[in-house]
Amino acid sequence: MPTNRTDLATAIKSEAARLGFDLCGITDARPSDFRTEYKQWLDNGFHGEMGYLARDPNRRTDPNLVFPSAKSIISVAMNYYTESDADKAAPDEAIFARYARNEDYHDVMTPRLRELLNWIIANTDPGTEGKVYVDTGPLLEREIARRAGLGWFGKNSMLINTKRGSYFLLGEIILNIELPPDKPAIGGCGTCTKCLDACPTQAIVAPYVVDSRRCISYLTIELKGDIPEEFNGKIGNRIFGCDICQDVCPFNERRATPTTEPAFQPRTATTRPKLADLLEMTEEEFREKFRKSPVKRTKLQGMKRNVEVGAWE
Ligand code: B12
Ligand code: SF4
Ligand code: SF4
Repeated sequence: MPTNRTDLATAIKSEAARLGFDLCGITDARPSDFRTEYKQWLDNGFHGEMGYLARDPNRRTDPNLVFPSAKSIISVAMNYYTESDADKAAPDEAIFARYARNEDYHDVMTPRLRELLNWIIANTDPGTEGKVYVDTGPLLEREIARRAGLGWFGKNSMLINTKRGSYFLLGEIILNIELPPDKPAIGGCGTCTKCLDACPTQAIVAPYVVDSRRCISYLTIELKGDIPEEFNGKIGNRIFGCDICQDVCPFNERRATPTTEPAFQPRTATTRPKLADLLEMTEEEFREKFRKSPVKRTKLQGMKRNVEVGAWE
């Protein structure tokens, strides 16, 4: 058992690396430094129909309201970048966002974070408790990761690591014990505006601010009803999520390295399927091809809606 908190923090980071996390950092559990920006974003209605984001904004910006004995937060990131034929889709073939090309990252990361929490409990004094989150918890995950030193906010609003780019997914453990915090990451976009210029729907309405209602990721995954007509012809063959503002980012072009994680290697179903074939797909085929995949979220009907809007000339 590590004898002091500095050694414990070092041991936690080694354990996180052993479990397959590419980055790991620690921050304290004080409220977010970006409470005002988050509330402004909600006031502007940029969350669209994602009502859960507006339900209790104070809770979402203060980890102590989520876990009252919170003292520290461990932030982890897992690289999901791959290079494959799935990137080479022709206009009549579908492109799935990189994170959705194989297994659902919630299912990949959550058990490993639970294992990390169990390791911490086994290696600290009795009474240590924690909570594990991947994406769906009431936390501003990018802000926590920024404070824990994993990266900084890009103008596309992604958390970017200077050495690794932005193709990684985030998760956290909130703990009731104090740990030495890391320093926030230093970095920035400088004068670059490539992502703002490349976004086909002008969803990045100002540097660091995405209006979900215009984002292809929201329109193809989160939106339940019809996609507004103004986006006809702008979504193209991106039928589940969108990576354009990351693909054009110099920090990914130069630094992203492919992951060896088997769960993130593209499966056949997400590698250049013909749009016309997706329109013909039956419920049974959909269930079989997208088992354990994030694509299940749209259901077959939603995927067909996306293909139809994408194919609009
Ligand atoms: C809602 C949501 C969405 C929405 C809204 C996205 C958005 N930009 O807000 C939609 C559906 C559009 C979306 C899309 C995507 N998402 Co999403 N999403 C979330 C979720 C659940 C909440 C995000 C949120 O609170 N947004 C509100 C804004 C205001 O907060 P924020 O994004 O954290 O932005 C911070 C900064 O921008 C800063 N800020 C705000 N204003 C200003 C102004 C200035 C001047 C400055 C300096 C900073 C600043 O403060 C904010 C507070 O932390 C998180 C998980 C989580 N619980 O945090 C995942 C998450 C952000 N998504 C993720 C991913 C991977 C994606 C997609 C790439 C998926 C895809 N390929 O289609 C796209 C990327 C689109 C984009 N450019 O953001 C990852 C991001 C990982 C990373 N490296 O950053 C997360 C963290 C999930 C995870 N666990 O890994 N997403
Ligand atoms: S994910 Fe696509 S649609 Fe959304 S902000 Fe980035 S480029 Fe624009
Ligand atoms: S494309 Fe340029 S402006 Fe956009 S996030 Fe990357 S470095 Fe920043």
